[in-house]
Amino acid sequence: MKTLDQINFKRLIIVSYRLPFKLVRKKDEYYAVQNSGGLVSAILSLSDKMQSLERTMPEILWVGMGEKKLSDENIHSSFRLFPVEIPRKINDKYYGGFCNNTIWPLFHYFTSSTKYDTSYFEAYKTANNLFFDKLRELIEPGDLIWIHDYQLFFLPELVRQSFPKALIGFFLHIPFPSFEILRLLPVKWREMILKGMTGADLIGFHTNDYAQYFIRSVKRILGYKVDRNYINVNNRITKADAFPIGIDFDKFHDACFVGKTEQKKKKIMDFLSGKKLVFSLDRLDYSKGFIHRLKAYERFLEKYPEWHFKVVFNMIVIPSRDIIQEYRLLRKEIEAISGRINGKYGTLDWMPLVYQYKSIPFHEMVAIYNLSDAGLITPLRDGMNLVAKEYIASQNGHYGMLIISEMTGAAVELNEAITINPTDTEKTADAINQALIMPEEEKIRRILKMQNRLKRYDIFTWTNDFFNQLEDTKKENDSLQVNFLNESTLNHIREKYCHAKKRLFLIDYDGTLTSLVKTPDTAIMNDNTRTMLEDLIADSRNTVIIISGRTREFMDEQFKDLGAVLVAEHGFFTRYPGNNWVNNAEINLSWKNRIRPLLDDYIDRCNGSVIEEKYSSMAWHYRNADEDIASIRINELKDDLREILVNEPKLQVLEGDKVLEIKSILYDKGSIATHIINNDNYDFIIALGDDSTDEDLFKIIPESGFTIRVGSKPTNARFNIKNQSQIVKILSFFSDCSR
Ligand code: GDG
Repeated sequence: MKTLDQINFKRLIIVSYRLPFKLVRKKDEYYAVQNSGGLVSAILSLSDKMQSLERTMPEILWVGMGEKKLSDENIHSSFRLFPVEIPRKINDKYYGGFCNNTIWPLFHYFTSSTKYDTSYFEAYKTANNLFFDKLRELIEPGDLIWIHDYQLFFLPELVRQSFPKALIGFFLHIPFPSFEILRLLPVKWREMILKGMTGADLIGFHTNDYAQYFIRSVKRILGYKVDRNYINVNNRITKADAFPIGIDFDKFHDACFVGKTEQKKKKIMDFLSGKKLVFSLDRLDYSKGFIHRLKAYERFLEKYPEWHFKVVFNMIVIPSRDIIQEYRLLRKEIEAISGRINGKYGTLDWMPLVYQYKSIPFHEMVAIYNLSDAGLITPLRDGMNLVAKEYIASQNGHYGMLIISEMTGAAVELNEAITINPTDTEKTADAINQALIMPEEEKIRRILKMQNRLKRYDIFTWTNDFFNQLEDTKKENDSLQVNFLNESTLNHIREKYCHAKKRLFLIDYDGTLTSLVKTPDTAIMNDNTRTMLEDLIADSRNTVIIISGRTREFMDEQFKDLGAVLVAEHGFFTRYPGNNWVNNAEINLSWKNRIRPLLDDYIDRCNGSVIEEKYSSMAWHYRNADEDIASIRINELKDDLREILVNEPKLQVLEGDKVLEIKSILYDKGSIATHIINNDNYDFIIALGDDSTDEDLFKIIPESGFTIRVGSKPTNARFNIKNQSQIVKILSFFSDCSR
């Protein structure tokens, strides 16, 4: 993996809701104070580390909400701050409203706490635009723009619209919910969230589950095509993947024995005088599972009386969002249950619960981590949970055991911890006992395994991994760049056409002369296209060949009186005007009887799919089947066919748009076109097509000819056009000249 200084970008622009510093006024002086949070400490540690390694760190610009004054301050040597000012009234509805009363509860599966308020949504849009206004002033070519979290869902797309070539990464710090949860949002909201995110080149989540939920929603809600983790967003590739955020492992591990921590540890040990310590530390939030946790601890005290007088649970709650009513009520409830527990079990010489509602300094936090015999991390839902990782990293000299909720992203990596479901009071109570009685060797064995993992994928590897993959996605996108036909090339082609004496048109039908439709029977050419073709055919210098995978019957019906040469079944049959259909190859068709029962099975196993039996081939269409089921069945069918085809070397499987076709290798669109081209002296040849079967055709067109593929897929054709409707325009160019 490349290190940060080896990755190809000039400046790093980080965008997050909050700036990493805020101004605090003391008397008449302002002081800059660092905001807490994983991202801030990650970036600070990263720049410190790069400096200590004497590596050049790219310039960092940080855009976030904050007072205007912050931009004047020289707060940190590694980066400059660019505050976005959001009027108070808007911020209340944006941050307090849409962010914390709509997205946060919904994405943490608290559906009944979710508020659906149009004015919140409008404020969210306004605020994202304010962020963009600031960003727009800053962006320069070569910048890497890294946008963070659920407050800025619309921003990647806003940047993309104005800066199509920008390198944009997006990272979501909270869970991404399953489709069924996301669809609770009004259609427009959920579409805008997904579209906003897909403006980025790379979209990072803490776990693979979140990434998959996102991809599924993108498929179902936006209808975008997806190949593994790659999403096709209007001719651009966006990747969605898991990047479980790491911590600065050494910072925690090494802090266990520094002076300030030692002093705190001593105080705590004096207070404990031999009792075991259980801790938890989280922001005040209903997602963190305080009530279930307290009930489990209460049950533990009831079920395991042998621990009375021998254990203390230090529950630290960091003040957060307490302007929101729901948070105030939660605090009240926590305090009521805490009081009940101490009231029931406490005595003058033992309080089983020490509850704190305040922030604590770093060294005190590490002291608690280091000394705790059990960490009780039991959120009902948590994107990752850094406290769990910090606790593991702070096991140094003294070893405890982590109890972790399976509803956290962290549980995915911390397999050696004791996993619980936070709603299971009984099992959580048992887990506390299990952690406290776990033999030392077992704790050490489990902790070292987890430490190893956290050391390897720490916060530095996390950022590097993200930037590396971002760069790779960008390369992939560059390689996919196709050559779109422009006006001047089109004029050049027309010029050639006008001067040519013998011209050949090879035109595919579905997707080229008509747009693709759900039911192939209704794919009928419109009158406009028909008129264009008639004009072309009327010119005696032109030969127009319609070359399709369709059956003879279909072609006859569509093109009855047109006077074009017809090629059916991918080149197997040809019919010249006024003549009968002729075969272009001699093939044995007995294989169809062997394949038919297999395809019949797949019709049963994939609702909505159909078999199309042609004279020379068989096709399995799944355009109307459920996307998810079809994507599984198509792979199974390909596997089954591969086995059969071992004994049928003359057969091939063609993959078209939502169709799999089995045919002989003895003919294709290319071989029949070669035959036609070689039989005459054309001085102008053009081939138009839209899918993979047309690639055979594009390949054989001489260099002096022209080839055009509809859509943005990489192709053997010289040019792409964005959509089918442009075909009419191209044909009209030629028919004008004929007139
Ligand atoms: C969101 C997601 C995801 C907290 N109190 C004090 C303090 N902290 C530090 C901790 C830890 C961080 O704050 C809290 O991080 P969490 O991960 O536990 O939770 P959220 O704030 O909800 O963060 C979460 C995270 O983003 C990162 O992507 O893991 O799932 O919800 O680093 O150490 N630090 C000090 N004193 C405190 O009182 N010094």
